[in-house]
Parts: sequence; structure tokens; C-alpha cells
Amino acid sequence: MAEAASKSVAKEQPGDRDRLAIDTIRTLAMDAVQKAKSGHPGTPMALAPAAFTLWNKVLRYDPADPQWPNRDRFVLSVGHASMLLYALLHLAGVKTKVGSNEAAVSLDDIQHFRQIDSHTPGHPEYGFTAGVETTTGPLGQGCGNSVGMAMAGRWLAATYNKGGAAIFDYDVYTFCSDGDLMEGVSAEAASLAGHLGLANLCWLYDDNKITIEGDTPLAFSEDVAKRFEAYQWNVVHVDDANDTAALLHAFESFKAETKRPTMIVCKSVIGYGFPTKAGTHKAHSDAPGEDEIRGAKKAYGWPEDKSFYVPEGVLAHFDEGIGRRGAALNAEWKEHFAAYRASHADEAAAIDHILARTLPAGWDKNLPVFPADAKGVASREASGKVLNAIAPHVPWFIGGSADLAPSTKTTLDGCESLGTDTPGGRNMHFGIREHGMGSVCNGMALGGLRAFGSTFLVFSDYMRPPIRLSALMELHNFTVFTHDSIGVGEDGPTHQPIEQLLSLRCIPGLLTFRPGDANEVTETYRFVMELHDNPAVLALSRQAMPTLDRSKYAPASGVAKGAYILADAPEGKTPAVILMGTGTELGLCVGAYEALAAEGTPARVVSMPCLELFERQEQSYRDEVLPPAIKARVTVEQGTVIGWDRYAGASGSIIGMHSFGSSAPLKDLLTKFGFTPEKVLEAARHQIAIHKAH
Ligand SMILES: Cc1ncc(C[n+]2csc(CCOP(=O)(O)OP(=O)(O)O)c2C)c(N)n1
Ligand SMILES: [Mg+2]
Repeated sequence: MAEAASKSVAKEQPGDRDRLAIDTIRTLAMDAVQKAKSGHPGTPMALAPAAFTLWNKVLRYDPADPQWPNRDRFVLSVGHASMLLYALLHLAGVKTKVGSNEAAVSLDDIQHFRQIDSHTPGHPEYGFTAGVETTTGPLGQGCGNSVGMAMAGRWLAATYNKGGAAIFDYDVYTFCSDGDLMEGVSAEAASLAGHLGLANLCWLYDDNKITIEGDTPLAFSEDVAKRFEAYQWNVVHVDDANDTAALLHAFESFKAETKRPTMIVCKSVIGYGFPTKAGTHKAHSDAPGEDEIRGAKKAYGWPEDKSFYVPEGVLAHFDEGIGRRGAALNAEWKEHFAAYRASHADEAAAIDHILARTLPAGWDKNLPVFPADAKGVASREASGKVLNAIAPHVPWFIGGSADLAPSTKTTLDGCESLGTDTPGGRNMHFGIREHGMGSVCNGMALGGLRAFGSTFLVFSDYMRPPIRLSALMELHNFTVFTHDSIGVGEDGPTHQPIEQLLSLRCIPGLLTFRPGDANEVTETYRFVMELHDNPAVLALSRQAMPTLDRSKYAPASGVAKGAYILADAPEGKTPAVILMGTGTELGLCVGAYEALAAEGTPARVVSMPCLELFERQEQSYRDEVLPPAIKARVTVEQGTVIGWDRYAGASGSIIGMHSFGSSAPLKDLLTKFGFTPEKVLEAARHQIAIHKAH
């Protein structure tokens, strides 16, 4: 392998200054990993020529303004190679983002790679390091995000490029690895990208034939190029990752392609330059050791004693490349945009909102108010009405489903489908690709759009990784999950979610809403739409639930606090029991409350559409809603019982699911699993009795 590496050294083509810059990236990466005693040196070393070529010769990016809206996006899907990105960000001089917590990467940060408070965490984190376009590390996600970014770019271009002004024409570049391409999510996203003909998308595949356990033939033997050709991608080959002329040529091929996304299959040697580890899985991670480091530096013709060495002229070289090009393009764009603002004030105002993740005034003026109705509507039906009341007022509000729109009620009426020839459509068809949908929606949110996906709640498991990342990245997208319980009925246990609600509630920062009637659906959207750094999910019913009489019960605006007192004991009386419910079970609580009231027993109903939001309220509010002194409590939710003891207390009654559901008509399921007015009333009486006895 050492021989192969040195052969490649001889073959290397870049000129002296390019070579110096490339080797600076390599040595910074290996020195940082060595000092941190952990990390991944091999891939940054191998991909340094590709990264340098892209950044310094191709990328339209202004390091002085990492917020420039029309910048080309660079996604390091192979997130463990984070030192490649940090070295680039440092050498290109990417500045701290104005008005955010995203700091520039200093040489000191690189020397404190993976250490507390440095801006160089183990894997790139969006919102923390300036120039990091998305959080990567879970392999495949960056690929999916990049498809969403490219779709957002095309959507923005189709919608806002007017009168010959190219306000948006950015490209999206992604570096991905064997692992990225083994993951299903990248296949889902690539298939969609090929179908949509995303010519503004370019993936560079680091074909090093190495993963952690060894050589890829252990588990991966397909012809990736052929697979991407079948996905209708333009596939280009670079046989030597050190051949910067070939790399440049490949990027030019991407630029010239107008109909298809481009995949550059680039053969590389992991840990290029290491005397013994190059080309082996030993170069993937961990501190390489002094001997390997010295050996590699020797192979590069680098001073062996120097660490974190940035030779004179390297920063200037980046400045003369990406720096100058980016500054000129950004200045030109700003001029264009000023003229555009003068001639297209409304569009420019919309773009301002998109960039700031804000909403136009009056966006909620037509939100529906649903009249009281004992039979009521399914919350998915109400949701469809609310989505369609929002859509006309927020033109960049776009969404779709993984082939379930007729069931999830997410079609935006009168809007075009987003397709190959209609990139500005607002109804997206993700195909049956839930994982891809989640990842793509994250990319679209990163592109500024208010994008939502939808499917059945039980399939949230198929898209949990991107939902988790949307929370970690503090994005402003949401997902509409319908068929949210055993209420699915005859489709049976495969389609009946049990543990999904709890599992979504466990994701830090994510808000999980399960509205209890149609007006709670409206109020949920009123709240969710205003969020700009917080993703949400909605769990909606397939079956109808009563629309509560709000002249009798508290207004649904209580949703904004996560939980609220819907119905209470008469003035001056202490509730003998608190009944808590969500979604379709709220009506059961109200039924029990009314039965108790008719007998003269004072009770309280607390609607709990979003537990996480309730937890964010002041203790005083939480105690007001759920007074600690009242121990007689009943909770009702058609999901796992786990977690509800937090609200029911040690002695409360928890009505929920203890097992999978089963295939039967809804009525029979409700009886079998105990979600009936009688059972709730029985539990309430039991609670009153046992707590009286104490
Ligand atoms: C979803 C996911 N599964 C597993 C891992 C752990 N992991 C990190 S890198 C890697 C594979 C490394 O192979 P490759 O992607 O080809 O990267 P290279 O070693 O070539 O840099 C794995 C399994 C991960 N980061 N993400
Ligand atoms: Mg690999």
C-alpha cells in the first residue's frame, strides 16, 4: 500500500501552490486527530485534492458571507471526515455568521478538535460552526439532505427568478462514502433526485473500497456507477483522487449537464501517504501514531517536525481563489437583488421571510373555526382544511406524502405537483420512501422552505433518524402523521402505532402534538407555524372525534401551553378527580366528566395535546393545571402506558395499550382494549374511591 501511495505521489498533477494547500489540509487533519487521540484522519487525507479543487476552483461561495442566499452548498455527508471540512473552513477563511451562534473555525479550534467548547465537534453540527450547511455523521443523511437542498434551490429558482434575474441558481455538492451509499436513505433520495432530474446536484463518491471492518467486498459488491446510471444520473469517473485535472474536468461535466444529477465516482486511497496504514481500514479512524504521521509528512515533502503548520501563501492562495471569486459573485448578486427588490417588491419580501424563517402578516387570517358537533370530524380531515387555509397565504409552504396523500389529507388544493418539469409545484410526491422524505424535508428546510412530509404514524419509525436530526438542528419543518392509534381498525397491528407517540416525545426538542378535536388542530397549526427553530410532529386520527362545544368548555387556544384545563369543577369546588386525555380519547374524558357532573361529582378534564410543551411551562402553571394535592387521576391515550405515570402519579389509573393491537372493526377494538366511556367512568370512580379512603 505504501508503494501504491508513493506511486500516486509521482502521478500527482497539481501545481506547487495547489499541492501546498492540499497537503496543508491533509496535515491539519492528521495532526488534529493525533492530538485529540480520536477522530478520522484517512478520508480527509484522501479527499483533500477533491475538496481543494471544488472549493478553490469551482464553488461559488463567499467565505466572508456564509449566509449569502445564493451560495453553492457543500455537504460533507461522510461526516466522520469532519476535519476535511474544518480545514477547508479555516483555510478559506469562512467567517462567523452574523447574528447567530455559528463561529468561524480558528487554528486554535483545529488544535482543540473534538474538545469541549471548540467549534470543531467530532461530526459537523449545523448551527454551531459557520459554514456547516447540515449536521452529518449518521451516514446517508447528508445525501438525503442534499437532495432536499437541490429541490429547494430549483423551487426557489422556478418561483422567484423573474425577468431574467437569476436570484437563485445555486448548486449543491455532496461528498459521500461507501457507508453513505450502502445506507438505504441515500438510495431513496438518489432515486427521487434522478426522477426529478436535479441537474443542480453533484455527489462525489469516495470509492476507497474501505469501511470500518475492512475491505468493502465483505458486504458491498454491486456496481455503484451502474446503479446510479439506472437512477438516471450522469455518472463520471475519476480514477485517481490525486488527479486534480481530472477532478476539475468532472466538475465541469456536472456544470455542463442540464437534465440529470451528477455522480462522480472517485477512486481514492484512504490515509493517502501513511507508510503502513494507507489503503487499509486502519486508516479510517483513531490517532495514527507518530511514525505514520512522520512517514506521511515525508511522503508529502512536508517538514516532519511541524504540527498544525500552515505554510505561508496557503491562506493567500485560498483568498485568491474562492475568496475573490465568491466576493465578486456575492457583490454582483447583491446588486441584482437590489434591482429585483425595486421591481419585484412582493417577491423580495417573500424571500426575506424565507431567509428569516418568518411568516407574512395575516398568514392565519382564514384558519377555520369548527362548530360544535357531537359526531365531529377526524383530526386528519380538520388538518386538511387547516393546511389549505394556510397555503394561499404562505406561498413557500409546500408539502407532500410518501404516497398516502389521499389518506393523510395533505394535498394543497389547486397547487401543482412538484415534478421534473414543474419544479415550483407545491404538492410533493415522495414515493414510498419515508426515510428519504424525512431527510429531503430537512434539506428543504435548510433551503428555507416551510416543507412538511406525511405518512401514517406507525411509519414514523421509518423516518425517525431525520426527525431526530431536525430536532438537533433546530429546523422549522414538521411531519403530519395520521392513523395515530389502534383506531386504524381492520388493517391490524402492523398498522396500529403503540410505542410511536412515546418514542417521538423522547426526542429532545421535538414537539409531538396530538390534538383532541378539530379546533385543537387549528390551534396546533397556529402554534407550529410560528416556530422557526423547533420541529414538530402531528399525530392525527383516522376516525371522527367530537368537535367540542367551546362555548361550554375552555377555548382551544390552550393548545399553546401544551396542556390546559378544558372543563372544571364548579366555582369554589375542588375536583374529586382529574381526567387527562389526548386526541380521540379527550372525548372519553369529557363524557366521564359529564356523567360525574350529572351525579354532582366535581371533576376536571385536562386536555394534553403536547406533553413536551406543557413541560416547558412555569411550574406554577403546571401546578395550577395538575395540582399536586389532587391524587385521584386518570389518563387515557391509545398508545403505550409507559410514561403516563409522570402525570397519573404512582396511584393514578392509566388507560392505554399494554400490547400490540389487533385486526378488527374499530368498535370491537375499543371494547377489547378498554377505550369506552364506561371504562373511563369506572376508572374515575375507582380513583375517587381510593383517594377518599386515604
Ligand atoms: C448510520 C450510521 N451507521 C454507522 C455509523 C458508524 N460508522 C462510521 S464510519 C462507518 C463506515 C466507514 O466506511 P465509509 O463510509 O466507507 O468511510 P471511510 O472509512 O471510507 O471514510 C461506520 C459504519 C455511522 N456513522 N452512521
Ligand atoms: Mg470507504
